[in-house]
Amino acid sequence: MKVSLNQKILSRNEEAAAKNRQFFAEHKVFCLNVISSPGAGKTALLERTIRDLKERYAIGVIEGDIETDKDARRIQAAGARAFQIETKGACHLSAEQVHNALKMIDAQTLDLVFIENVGNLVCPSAFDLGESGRVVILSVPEGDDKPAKYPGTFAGASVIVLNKIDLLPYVPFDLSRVLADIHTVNPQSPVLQLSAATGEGIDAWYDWLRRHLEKKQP
Ligand SMILES: Nc1nc2c(ncn2[C@@H]2O[C@H](COP(=O)(O)OP(=O)(O)O)[C@@H](O)[C@H]2O)c(=O)[nH]1
Ligand SMILES: [Mg+2]
Repeated sequence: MKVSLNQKILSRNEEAAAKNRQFFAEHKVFCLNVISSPGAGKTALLERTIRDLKERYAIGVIEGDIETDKDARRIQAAGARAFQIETKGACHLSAEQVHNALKMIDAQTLDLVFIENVGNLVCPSAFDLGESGRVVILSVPEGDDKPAKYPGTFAGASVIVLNKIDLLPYVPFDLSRVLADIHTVNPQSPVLQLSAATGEGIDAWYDWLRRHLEKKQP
């Protein structure tokens, strides 16, 4: 039987993802894969989360971008360990890259690891990184049609963050349509409306994190 190159890449990724999953279980680390378009506020949400929760939890971040270590520097400035992966063109992180990065941040000593995936609403959702759960972020200025256009990504989310709600008065955005479209593809996961910039609604995110950190699963 002919095995396509895509299938081979995916099955190699599955092997590395299984190793990561075992690592997280063994060391009792809760790991979240954070997925969104570029600019939805992944790093902003992580910066605020680290500033507010770093006294309570040991947090580390694996950063994925095509180029630069700008986001890893932002995370370090917020007070957490960070390691930057520059994919040099790839539109998603692979489980193998994450496996190597876990060593670089001494992840076995952490409670919570965030993986900020490459900004993209398509490719990252096809690659299991061995994470405990997925956070998908949609921000208000991206438009209210995104959950309907990218259903697979929203379907795979353990929690959906609707960020930049401080901009709701200024841009056209049909909130009820977004909530209905998300509900169609993913009726079980909560949708948290917040602003990483102002902090409005952030407590529901921290409650979600605390509950899942306690049981270490989504
Ligand atoms: N108004 C507003 N701007 C935000 C919010 N969150 C992030 N931003 C801004 O959106 C831009 C992209 O944020 P960033 O965290 O870099 O997004 P990322 O590419 O998903 O990591 C930055 O200029 C942030 O300051 C928010 O809740 N409200
Ligand atoms: Mg970022």
